[in-house]
Amino acid sequence: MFSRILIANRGEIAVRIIRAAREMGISSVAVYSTADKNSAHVRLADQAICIGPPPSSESYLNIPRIISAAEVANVDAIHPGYGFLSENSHFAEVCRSCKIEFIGPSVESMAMLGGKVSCKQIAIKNKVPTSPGSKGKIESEEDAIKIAREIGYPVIVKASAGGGGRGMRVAHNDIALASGLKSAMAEAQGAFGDATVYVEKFIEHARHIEVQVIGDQHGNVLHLGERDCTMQRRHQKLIEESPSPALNDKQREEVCGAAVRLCKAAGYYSAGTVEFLFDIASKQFYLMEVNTRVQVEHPVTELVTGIDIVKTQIRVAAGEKLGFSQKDVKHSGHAIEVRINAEDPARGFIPSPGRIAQFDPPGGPGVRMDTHCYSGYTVPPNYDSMIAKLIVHKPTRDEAIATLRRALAEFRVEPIKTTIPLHAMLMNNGNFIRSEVDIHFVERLLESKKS
Ligand code: MV4
Repeated sequence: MFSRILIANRGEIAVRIIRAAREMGISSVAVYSTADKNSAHVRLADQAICIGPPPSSESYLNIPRIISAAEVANVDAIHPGYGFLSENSHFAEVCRSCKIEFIGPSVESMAMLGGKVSCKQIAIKNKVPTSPGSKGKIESEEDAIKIAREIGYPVIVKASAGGGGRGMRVAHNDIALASGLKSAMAEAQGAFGDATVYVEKFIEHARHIEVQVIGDQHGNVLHLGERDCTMQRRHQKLIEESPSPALNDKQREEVCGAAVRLCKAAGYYSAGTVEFLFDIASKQFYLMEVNTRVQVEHPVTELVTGIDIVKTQIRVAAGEKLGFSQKDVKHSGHAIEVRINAEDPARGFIPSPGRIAQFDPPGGPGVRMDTHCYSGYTVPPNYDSMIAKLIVHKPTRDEAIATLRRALAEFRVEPIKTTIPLHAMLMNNGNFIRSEVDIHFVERLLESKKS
């Protein structure tokens, strides 16, 4: 096992990883920008190294600075968390060449599944359901229009390197497709330095279902069930839960089996997530993408399975076998997570950084809080606005919702604005309670409240 690991991240996920390391008897090294010197991750780690000024490009995204810190601290491995360098296969390659273990999948798996075009090709070969469309990248406008006419409109143009909805355009006819293709390619080139796009049938009413996968370096790949992340706004997930209230056991087995097939085909190890659209009308699944990292919402799966995903990532990175099989993975109860952001929902979700004078987190039965915040902490304006994750676990979904209502009412964060009131409202929304929602539900709801 590793003696010392470096956490190349900040905020709640850095705290989460430091806690796992401590319980495993592994020494932790935090890195931080000058904006984060008072963050809990700096205090909780065994050692902390300042790596630069606030901009991510000069700190958490800066490979030479992170590798230098790892060399100075003499760590065995680096955990990248989520975001920042977590899905950068070049960073994983640099770690390998420096003889530092990257706590994540192999460089090869990241490359195979990270690009959406190659990921979809592997999926098709392995009978993982995908939305009908181009076989690979689009070569020309004529190519795109020919495919769109074959599959029928509406279609969606997607960037191979895309994420967060960038480089994506929906088209209902040839004219819109021609211009959507141009703008998607330009956006993808600007954002990712890669103009590769593909076209597929657009699914109009869908839920977001994703499967947690975990594998070791000995060829074992298992799933830990699904999460339902349908409650989102502008590609930012708001609420995640497991199990999905929309699936029956047969559908669950189908989607989880497909996720495992895809990851096995890519020689995958570590934690990963295979995202699907679930077409509400046809009840069909369609692959969206694979996230080759631990995700923000991993705690809901930890609570229903009792498996510590971060510790498992560290163990398999050190070469250990999983030590359990698919039939050993038991699911119990219902877990729901809400992401608390320092944003003002009443003002179009503008960021609301600043000093938190009072931070009183909820507790009690069935409540887990993952946060780096405390009374007196100042939320810096430089990074994403998530300040806490509130996760509940109860025997049933109704009980989990009741506990979330209670916990949200206890939660006091002052004086900055947060999304706590939005979540309190959603916990009383009939459509959410009955789970009669699709991926556009929150946006429609907020739009209807404006008038
Ligand atoms: C789609 C889709 C409908 N049909 N693909 C959005 C992010 C990117 N990863 C894929 N996305 C979508 N792909 C087909 N064939 C609708 C979306 C989509 C979406 C998906 C999940 C959660 C929220 C979303 C919001 C808008 C569009």
